[in-house]
Amino acid sequence: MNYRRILAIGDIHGKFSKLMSLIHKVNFDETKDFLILLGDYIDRGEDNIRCLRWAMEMSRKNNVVALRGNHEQMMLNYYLSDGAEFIWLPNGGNKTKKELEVWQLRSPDALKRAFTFINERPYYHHMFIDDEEYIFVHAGLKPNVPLAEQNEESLLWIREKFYNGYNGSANIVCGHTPTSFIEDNCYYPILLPNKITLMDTGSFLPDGKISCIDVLTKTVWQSD
Ligand SMILES: [Mn+2]
Repeated sequence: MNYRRILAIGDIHGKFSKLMSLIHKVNFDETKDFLILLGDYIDRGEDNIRCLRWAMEMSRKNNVVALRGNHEQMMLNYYLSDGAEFIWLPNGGNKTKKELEVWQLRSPDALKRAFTFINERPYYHHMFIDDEEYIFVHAGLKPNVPLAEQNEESLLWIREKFYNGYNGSANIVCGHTPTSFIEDNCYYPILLPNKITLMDTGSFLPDGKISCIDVLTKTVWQSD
């Protein structure tokens, strides 16, 4: 199929009103566009569960892929380990956990639905558009390792080693590191010279935004 646009949305982190302002501008059409959500729906914002549930709803539409982020993985690990893997809590999980408990009170299958959703999230989405190869992934890839041999640690957590060391032929579109951590005061996607597009524009930061790119035209939309 020829898609009108191939869209990718970076880290959301519980910022629902920013998310809605972005979605309004993008005007996604599941009959014409393809959309990849790059993960990190929860933690650090004030509407974490609303953002998670929005991603759950979107993932059921045609032509939408919602990837796994390290924050979803941390949440899953916390519950699977009965709280032993508590690194999630100081990383924004405290707030999300409280919201999750409220949702669970109202809807007894809430936790189960959230776990199932996270468990089913793919680590990456690989596609060819004409002759161009694209890999969408939350964090990145370990350089010089085939896609099929990448491990969870790299796919969800890698940063500098990937940005500095990647030299593959595929275009990589990823989130994970706010662009303002790479370039002072930058809240716009960064296109690195080695075919990497960084889409985490610091949603949870005071001046941060949620961003969407059409990889075919490099058009960018941002939240208010
Ligand atoms: Mn993130």
